[in-house]
Order: sequence, then C-alpha cells, then structure tokens
Amino acid sequence: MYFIEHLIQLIKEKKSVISMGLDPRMDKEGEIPRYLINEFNNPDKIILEFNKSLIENTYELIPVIKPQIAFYEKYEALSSLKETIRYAHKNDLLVILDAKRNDIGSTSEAYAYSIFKNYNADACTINAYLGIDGVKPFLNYKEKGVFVLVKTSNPSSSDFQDLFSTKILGISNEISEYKCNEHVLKRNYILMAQLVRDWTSNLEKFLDFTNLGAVVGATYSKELEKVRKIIENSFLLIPGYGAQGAQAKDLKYGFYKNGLGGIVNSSRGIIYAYNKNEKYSQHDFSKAAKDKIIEMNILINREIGI
Ligand code: OMP
Repeated sequence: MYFIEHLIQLIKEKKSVISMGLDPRMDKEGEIPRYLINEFNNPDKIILEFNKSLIENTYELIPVIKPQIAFYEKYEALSSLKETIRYAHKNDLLVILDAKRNDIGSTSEAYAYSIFKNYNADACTINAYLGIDGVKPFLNYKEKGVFVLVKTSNPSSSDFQDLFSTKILGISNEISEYKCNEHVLKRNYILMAQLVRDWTSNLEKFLDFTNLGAVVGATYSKELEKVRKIIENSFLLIPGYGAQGAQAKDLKYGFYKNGLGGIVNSSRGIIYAYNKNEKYSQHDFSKAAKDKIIEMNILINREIGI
C-alpha cells in the first residue's frame, strides 16, 4: 500500500493527525524515567522498553510515530530503533524515520536503501539542498513517503530559508554576485516549496495527495499558510507543537477544510509529559503521554475540523 493512502486511512480511522516523536534522551533529570535507566542499564534495552510502553498505550489514538535517528545513533542503540519500528508496525502505526538525509545521487541511493530496506521505515525526512538528483533515489521507492524540509521550526531557520533569491537564465557560473532591480526575488523556502510542487507533478495521487510531502514548522504559521497554497498535492509534516511553543491555533492553515493535508509532530511534549505535571510519577510516563495525546487530539481536531 502507498504510504499516503495508508496514512489517510489511519487518520480517518483514528480521527487523529498526531505524530508521536520518539526522541529518547537520557542525559538530564526528567527525560527517560530514572527507574528504567537503572533497571536495564543498557541503552538498547532502556530505549526499547520506553518506546514499547509508549506505543502500547497510544497506538489506538495516533496514525504515526516519528523516531529521530540522531538519538539512537548518540546512544549506539540502533537495534532498539529497528525493534521499535517493527513493534510500531505490529500495532497499526506508520513510521516516519526522521533522518534528514541527503547527498549526491549515488550516496543518496545508499541512504534511501538503509532507511527503507534496512530500517523498513514507511517514510523519511530529507534535506533537498543538493537538488533533484539527491532526491530521486528516495522517490524511486514509489510506495514510500518522503518529506522535504521547506521551512524549519527553529529560530535561526530565517538565516538562509528567509533570504531572497531568484533564478537568472544565461548568467555565467563565474559570477557570484549580481545587482538587480528588475528580477522578482522570492524567499528560499518559497523556492523550495515550488521545487517540491514541481517534483510532485508526475507522481501518483491518492485523494489528491502524492507520497512526496514537505516539512514546515508550526512555529511559523504565516509561512505554513503560504506553503500550503503552493504545494497543493502534498501532506505537510508540521513539527514544533508543545516544547517549541506552537499551539493548536497555529496549525489551522496547514490543513484543508476536510481536515486532511497535514500531520502534527510533538516529541518531548508527549513522551516526557509525565515530568510536567505533579499528578504523574515516573512510572506513569506512558499514561501521561496518552493523556497528552487525548488532549492534543481534542484541541487540534477542533481547529482543523475533523
Ligand atoms: P520536540 O520539539 O521535542 O517536539 O521535537 C521536535 C522533533 O521534530 C525533533 O525530532 C526535531 O528534530 C524535528 N523537527 C523539528 O523540530 N523542526 C523541523 O523543522 C523539522 C523537524 C523534523 O523534520 O521532524
């Protein structure tokens, strides 16, 4: 089944557009509960136990999880990542592997193989700075989903993504600066959104959506609205809810009137919710995550109308 078709099916079944981000942290107080760290004393085992408990308690309420590979690499716990993906699939969840990979075409092929074959992820995030030949190897896995970074949620995303530039035909590559008044300049994230739109044009559609999506931070709601209008046939992966400050009201313009068009990721806000409310002990971490998801589903669904 195509990723996007399955995603839409699960969104409708579960009435949820939430992606639970599985970003295991073990460095500070209040991240993965201490009792788990003490009990297992091995990063793979600690993380797998943590993730399985979260999945078991929340899989009926969400369509998708998004593990960020950096944390599994940091703790040398890649087998827990594979096991988590297997466990998520057994529990009716799709998996977006957040790897933000990209390179020249031949190296991208290896990245795509690793993400889709070795890890068996259903979708992934990529950076498309190298252009279409670094993107194609991911698109060659036709049934898989790909989310291209367009406008990221972080404060300094403006450093490059908000700068203005334009394409000028017939100008030598030796010229690295160009003074112009007559050209129309667009912000780089708008140009990236337009590229993604162009790349979707030949892809198969399900309910108007292709397997190629884009990432736009919920922390930039005006930009979210602009990108939504440019890339009509793409799902948007929208991170930044919760720990980064975005709220349900910021999400509305990422979605169409039928409530489709986006998924909202929260990682720390869900999986470490136990640590933000005195009514939970560390043993209640997955109950706290479940309660947070129930609350998010109500708040978000009210805004987007599903
Ligand atoms: P929390 O801030 O804990 O909810 O985590 C957000 C997750 O989304 C992290 O795994 C980030 O790496 C990821 N993310 C962003 O925060 N901002 C972006 O613009 C893009 C992503 C992403 O691609 O998922």
